[in-house]
Amino acid sequence: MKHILCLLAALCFAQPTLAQKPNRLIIHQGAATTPYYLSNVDSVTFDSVDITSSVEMISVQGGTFQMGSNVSSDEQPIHSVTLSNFSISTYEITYKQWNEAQDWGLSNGYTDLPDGRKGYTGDSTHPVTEVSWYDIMKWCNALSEQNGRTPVYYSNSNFTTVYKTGNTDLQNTYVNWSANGFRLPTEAEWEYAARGGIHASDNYTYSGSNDVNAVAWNYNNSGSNTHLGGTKQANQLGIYDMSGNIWEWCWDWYGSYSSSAQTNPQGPTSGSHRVLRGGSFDSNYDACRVAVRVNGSGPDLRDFIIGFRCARTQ
Ligand SMILES: [Ca+2]
Ligand SMILES: [Ca+2]
Repeated sequence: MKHILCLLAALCFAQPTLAQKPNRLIIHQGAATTPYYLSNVDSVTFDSVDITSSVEMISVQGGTFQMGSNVSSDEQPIHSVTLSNFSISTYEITYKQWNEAQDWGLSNGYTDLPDGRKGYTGDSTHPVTEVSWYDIMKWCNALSEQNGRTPVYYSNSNFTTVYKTGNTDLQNTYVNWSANGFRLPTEAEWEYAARGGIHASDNYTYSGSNDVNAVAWNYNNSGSNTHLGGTKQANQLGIYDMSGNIWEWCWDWYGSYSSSAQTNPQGPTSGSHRVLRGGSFDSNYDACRVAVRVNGSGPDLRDFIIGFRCARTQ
């Protein structure tokens, strides 16, 4: 009876704020055994992790998947890609998260880091927008250093100078891909995660579903605004909003696909536009497909429909 009362108390009296979304129930029991019989449960609480502040990462088990589609010419040819394990953030990076590491960076040798924009209409719990690809490179390094991790991006291929200032077209060789710090996902990592990783053979049109409105804030359901992350259905890996809400920057220069099988591709060695993925609150259904690629953005673009999510090498 004591256990049941604890459960009821947790369910009835926990009133998390919007920013402290109760996205999980945590079951506490003395013996670390499963399944969780109610007689063994000590207490049940809501997870009150502030998803808009701490950057929550999900482990993505590597594997081989078919990248691309036959819908649009730049999504062809469909080709086989094999990826190692990596992590990716559960949600798009919020304005609040951006400013915590941005403020830290500005006090620790970083320059040219803007505040960004609070989604579209001024809510700091919404994904940050109006941050350029260059801004994000520096911000990822700042977040890494702030958390005692090794930065990923450097101003040269010797990895002697951490990238902290100005606009530099970083080369694939300027990236310490084995470092444990934060970075952007590659385009292939983005699509693999969006397709549900080892569940990619589900072949959903959108990330986690064939029903776009179940998983994606888009032009037809968003009320022309960004939304709090995690308020649509997650995909098979528990990742939210890879379709819709805001477009997401990827590492790669935009380029054509080749038909050959690839392992951990890093994209072209040069280009003029960095890849954007996933569609936004301002997009039609088609743009929210997991295979859609956009080449319309130079790396200096700051736009209110564009943000990002982080990745990490494992
Ligand atoms: Ca700030
Ligand atoms: Ca998105």
